[in-house]
Amino acid sequence: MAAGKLVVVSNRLPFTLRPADGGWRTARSSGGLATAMGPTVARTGGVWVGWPGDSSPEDAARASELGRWREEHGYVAVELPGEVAGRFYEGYANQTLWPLFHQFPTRLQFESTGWDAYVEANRRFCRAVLDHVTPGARVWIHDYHLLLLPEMLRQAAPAAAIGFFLHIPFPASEMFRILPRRAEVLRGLLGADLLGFQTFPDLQNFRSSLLRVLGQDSRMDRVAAHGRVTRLEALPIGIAAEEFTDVLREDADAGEALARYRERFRDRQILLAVDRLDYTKGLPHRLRAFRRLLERAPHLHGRVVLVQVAVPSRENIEDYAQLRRTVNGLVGEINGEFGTPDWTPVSYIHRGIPRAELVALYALADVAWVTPLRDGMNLVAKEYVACRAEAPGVLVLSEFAGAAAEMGEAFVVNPYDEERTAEAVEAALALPADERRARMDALRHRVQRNNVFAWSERFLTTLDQAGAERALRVEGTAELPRADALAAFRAAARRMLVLDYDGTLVSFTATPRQAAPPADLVALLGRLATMPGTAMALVSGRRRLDLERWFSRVPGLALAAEHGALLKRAGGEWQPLRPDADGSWKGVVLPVLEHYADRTPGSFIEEKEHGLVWHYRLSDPEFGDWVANELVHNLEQMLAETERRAIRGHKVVEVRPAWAHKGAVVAWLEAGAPPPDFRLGIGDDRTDEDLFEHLPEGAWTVRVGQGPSRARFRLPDAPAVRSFLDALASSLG
Ligand code: ADQ
Repeated sequence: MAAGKLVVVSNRLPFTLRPADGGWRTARSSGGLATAMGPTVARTGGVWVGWPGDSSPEDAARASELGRWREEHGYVAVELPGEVAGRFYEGYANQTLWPLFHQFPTRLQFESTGWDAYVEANRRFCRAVLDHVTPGARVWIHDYHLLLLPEMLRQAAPAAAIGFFLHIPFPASEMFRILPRRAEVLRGLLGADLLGFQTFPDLQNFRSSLLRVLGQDSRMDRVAAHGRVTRLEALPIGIAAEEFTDVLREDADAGEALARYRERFRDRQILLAVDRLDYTKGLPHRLRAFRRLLERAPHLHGRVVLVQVAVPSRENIEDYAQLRRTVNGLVGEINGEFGTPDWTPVSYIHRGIPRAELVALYALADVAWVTPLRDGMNLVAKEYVACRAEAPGVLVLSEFAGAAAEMGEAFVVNPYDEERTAEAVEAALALPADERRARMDALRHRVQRNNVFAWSERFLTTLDQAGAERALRVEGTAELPRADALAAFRAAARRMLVLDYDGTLVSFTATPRQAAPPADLVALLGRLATMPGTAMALVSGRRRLDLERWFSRVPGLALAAEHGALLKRAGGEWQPLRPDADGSWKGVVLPVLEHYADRTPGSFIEEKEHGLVWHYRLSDPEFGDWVANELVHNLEQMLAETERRAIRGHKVVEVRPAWAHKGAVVAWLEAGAPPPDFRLGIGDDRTDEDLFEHLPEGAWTVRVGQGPSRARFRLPDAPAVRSFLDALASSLG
């Protein structure tokens, strides 16, 4: 791992500040993240930025305690005023994002003041982090509280390596779209160089939301947007297994607890459930399934106990208070209905328990009953497995926990199906020892191998790569040096300008017809094209009719339609590049495109003199991309031996002759005149690469937006191109 300074950012720090006896006390929150990040933060002289868990006004004792955190551990406290902290944490984070991302839309509450507090809290985190972003630093942001932070940081520190990991699931796009500030949230994330998700389906859901909400294409492993690339990765979090096994082996309290529980549950099998008391964890479903188990398996009466440990969580939120009442009610009902003077079926512990007690229960339980309704990963499943080297138990695991993707040897159940869950638990209790061992050994080896250290190392290695790629991209195709380009333009005696239109001079619109040029653009082109010693052409994939209607009156401007298949000098007539071109192929290709257009609502076919184009900008984006892949595949086979090519552009598939390309325009424009000493070519997509290729070395080739390119320089978008052209037009006057 490279040794750049690490700045970890999460809502909470590994320490919490607690008022005590008129002063302050520090409580340690253990957990895999602190274990995984702690040593790396220390080794790299890094820091951990987070909220200390308290919003009291500053006093000397408080400041001194926080100062000590910083000095001794590198933990930097972000101050959030009580007002902001409540509406940010209990409000937007936990009553909007949490239910929505876990796919509980009916629990979602959205208040604009909550959103404002969320933005404000992210800003405060941003300011705190910026104090620590030195050259070469790597920032690693954690979880749903800080979704806007990557972009905020990117704006303030463009060169920083920024990574983000989402610990909770990313919802299906149909669900995500419900979020009133969905676009802001996605743009916030895209400021990162690397976005990590717990599972592959989470990553796919994110990509699908990008497409549906922002219209943003992506690849499986990356997305290129707004002049930047963000790497995407599915990286399931692990645990520090030794944190549990060492306690089990060496801690006297654990030994004592183990003996105590062994005695207490003598002759009984133990089913163990450990959760935060959260509606995503499925406690009522589990309790009802347990009741079903007792109903269907009377032989288990008196012989099995469900130990349910539930840590109180977010108790100020009404949904959680309600859940607490429901769980209390169910526990009471089951114990009342089935219990006897010497058997209590559900042993319910409503508090956090010390690690020593927890590992004793893990070591003793015959079955771990881990059935969240939805969970990013679920570490309890992995902790249980880590503690089962001696006496293998059985893991019953929800298919809706991220952990299910890597824990196939568990009994995987649908927690909503209470009947079958009860069946699975009954089967788990009766599983023969050799099968228990075979399953548990496989699980345990995986948990040990894919541990939290491997996880953080892989994240940081990928982040380093992503940062290095960004640096390379900037070197490979540099931002256009406007001042140098202007100077070269001014110094030249003869100039040649070749410009693409859609995506270069104007941004994309829903239909090709809506992209008419605004009057000031037409005027700008006229000013440029009539400068002394200047030859200028507009080169487009469009039909000549469009170019004729929009640009024929621009003085001095040559036009090339259909990628150069049709040409017109300023004030002249249209002429074909190949007068003998044969158009009969269209009769064969058109029915194929029609077949696909029929299947794809919102798509349509445009017929040109030398080409056919299938447009799907208005179609369902995912379906459209999928059909386009299939179409190109079919066309490539069909056209293999011909001089036609099927080419994908921005939401189009185009079939045209291989000789009709934008590079051909360069020779045509230069023919019959002395060679220019300033050449400029600007374009935004694959068809413009032909232009860049045919311009001689030393020409000013400019690619608009991201993506691999032959061009020497880049500009971010159409407004930047127009601003640059405006500067050129004004430079001689
Ligand atoms: P959580 O929702 O908090 O985490 P989980 O992964 O189960 O869920 O972790 C809970 C942790 O708390 C475990 O380490 C467990 O040992 C501990 N714990 C639970 N009950 C306890 C009790 N009564 N006493 C003491 N300790 C207890 C979020 C996501 C998860 C994701 C993690 C990590 O919601 O899906 O797995 O982050 O990425």
